[in-house]
Amino acid sequence: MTYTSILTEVRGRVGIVKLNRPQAMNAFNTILLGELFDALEIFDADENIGAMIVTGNEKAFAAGADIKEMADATPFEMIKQGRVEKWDRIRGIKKVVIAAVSGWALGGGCEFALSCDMIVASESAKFGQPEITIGIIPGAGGTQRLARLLGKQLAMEMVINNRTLTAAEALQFGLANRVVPVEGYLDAAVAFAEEIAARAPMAVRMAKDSVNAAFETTLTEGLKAEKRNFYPLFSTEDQKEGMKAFIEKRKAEWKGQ
Ligand code: DAK
Repeated sequence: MTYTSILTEVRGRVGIVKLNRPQAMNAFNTILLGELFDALEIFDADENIGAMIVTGNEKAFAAGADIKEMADATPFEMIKQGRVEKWDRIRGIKKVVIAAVSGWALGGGCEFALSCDMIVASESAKFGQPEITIGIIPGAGGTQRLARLLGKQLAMEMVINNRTLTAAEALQFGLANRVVPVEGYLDAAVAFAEEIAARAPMAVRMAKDSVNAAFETTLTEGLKAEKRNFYPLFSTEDQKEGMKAFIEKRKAEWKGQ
């Protein structure tokens, strides 16, 4: 597959997508957005890949949707082009996606990072929703995901008053999983992803689906969703292997079956 606005790389069982429009702070234009999701879906379907990383460069993860492309858009065009559906493709990815964020994660860039399963932030990462400064509001889930993650007050401040979070604040408030030095931030994310990619694949998939269910429904329905994911795991070879390995005091060898 040939891309113009992203680079892809495989390290071990980790698939890496690097956003590559540095001249525009990796702003998501239509091409970049399409390529990003195409690449993630290809990795998702690849049995040799156990987890994925999306990253940018040291200065910018992504500065949001491409304002220059969007400036003259009409609601009709946006609906016709299915822009909402395009952003939503991240929700169809079954494997774990980690955002490795350095520098700016603004607007749609912040929203995309929030849509990933976990965030590794470099010490220079900055998260914000500046849409209000250009006369709009977040349109790729920012109001909802920030409110669920950070609570109402801080979400309001970010969305209404353009409050930016530093990496340290993102860690403190539970938005980032870990903060690492800028030098080697991608290597740190890869090491994290490798840990996940080395686990029993179906259990990881069910775990992701179950945690996500918590954001969609009531506790009772969420517990049912968890059970629906829990019991089928007992039909996998990996469950038998995992428990046998524990009893035999050895490392499990996953088959992904
Ligand atoms: N779009 C287009 N170009 C951008 C850009 C963006 N979001 N961000 C930066 N650039 C471009 C700049 O215009 C500049 O280009 P040239 O002038 O050199 O041609 C180049 O990148 C370098 O930027 P700066 O010169 O500004 O660099 P600085 O280091 O001074 O500042 C910055 C970096 C990231 C703080 C600054 O560039 C900035 O504030 N950027 C805009 C951030 C922003 O407002 N983001 C929100 C965009 S709105 C939707 C779902 C979601 C969305 C839309 C629709 N649907 C479901 C339909 C999302 C909307 C958004 O994200």
